[in-house]
Amino acid sequence: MPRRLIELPLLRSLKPGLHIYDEEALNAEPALDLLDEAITPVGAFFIRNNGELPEAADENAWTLTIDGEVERPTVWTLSALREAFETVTETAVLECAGNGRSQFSPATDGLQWRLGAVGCARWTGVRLADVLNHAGVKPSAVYTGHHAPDRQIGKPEKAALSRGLPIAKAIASETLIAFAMNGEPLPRLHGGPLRIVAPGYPGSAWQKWLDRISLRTQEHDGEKMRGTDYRLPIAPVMPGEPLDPANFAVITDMPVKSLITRPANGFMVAAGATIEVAGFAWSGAVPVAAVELSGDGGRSWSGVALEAGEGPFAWRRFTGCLPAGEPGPFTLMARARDAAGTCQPLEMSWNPRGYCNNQVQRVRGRVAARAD
Ligand SMILES: Nc1nc2c(c(=O)[nH]1)N[C@H]1C(S)=C(S)[C@@H](COP(=O)(O)O)O[C@H]1N2
Ligand SMILES: [Mo]
Repeated sequence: MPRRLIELPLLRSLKPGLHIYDEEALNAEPALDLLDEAITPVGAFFIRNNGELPEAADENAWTLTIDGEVERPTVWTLSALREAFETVTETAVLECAGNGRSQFSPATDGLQWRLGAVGCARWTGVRLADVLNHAGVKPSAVYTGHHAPDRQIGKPEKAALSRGLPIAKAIASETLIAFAMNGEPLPRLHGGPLRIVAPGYPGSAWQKWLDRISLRTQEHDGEKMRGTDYRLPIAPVMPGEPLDPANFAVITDMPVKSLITRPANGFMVAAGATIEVAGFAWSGAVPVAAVELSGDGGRSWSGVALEAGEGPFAWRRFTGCLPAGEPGPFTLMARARDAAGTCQPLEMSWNPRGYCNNQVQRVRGRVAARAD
């Protein structure tokens, strides 16, 4: 039997506090209080795999092939790649397009993520643009196709996931081939030795265990890149309606969103006290402009302090407070707005695969009666 990349007891010790959904593919997300840091530690970072983890491999033997619509197809070793190109670090949010899927009603197929399939890390690597320019991108190239050795569970002949990027995003300066995360060699669980970092794009675009990039003359059509996979309807679809793949477009830039990391669900405060609220806000292409809080079901909103992010694709810390008021149940809400004026919705619009849920989060607690 080939050696599996990681066994469950080791995962539990590497990532304590993560809720594990799927032991075969290893899919896991943290409780939200573990996300209360500007840079998410590797130990708290969610993991998402569409198939079997690849076998453990020798980094020195790892190669990355660049082929397809290029003038000079190339095969890189890790060390050659690192020597040939400038090393850059980008702080960026990585969020699964299915994060928050469990909130859709009616329920959709797919992993029933709560709200923790997101994190913000420092990614270090080389610019994908530099590697592609070195190979010479032909004018016929419109899309990249990314490949990795992981296979579907029980179907060793089928890739688990092979996605790509529109050429404009592939050559954008923020897009990397990363080999480090938070200053450490990229952990195998997060795609080491090499993965794509596509800031602002859904996690599915961040190919792990990258071993080949093939430039295409059309939108890439690898595994999980067809039909309704990682696509949103262009015109709204009602639950139960037949689906026309022509009505679906690939998810690119993620919508504006926020996450309350403090207090947690089930919080208790005294009547008349002040509730201190903290969390993060982020978005895909359009910068975050403001975050507001509500303690009255969204009737009134008050602004909060918003810190600068570590870079344009990092999440931004917000802190604010709300008066607790009278004893009883209390629901906190935060909503972020981007520079184009787009706000998180109070209720997300339903889509058949349950993607891109950026609905305003509710954190529920209780205001206790005063002791006197
Ligand atoms: N090779 C490969 N890359 C992959 C996947 C996969 O299944 N196989 N899953 C993608 C999805 S859907 C997400 S959300 C991110 C998750 O990255 P993480 O496990 O490092 O958090 O990896 C992406 N890259
Ligand atoms: Mo994902």
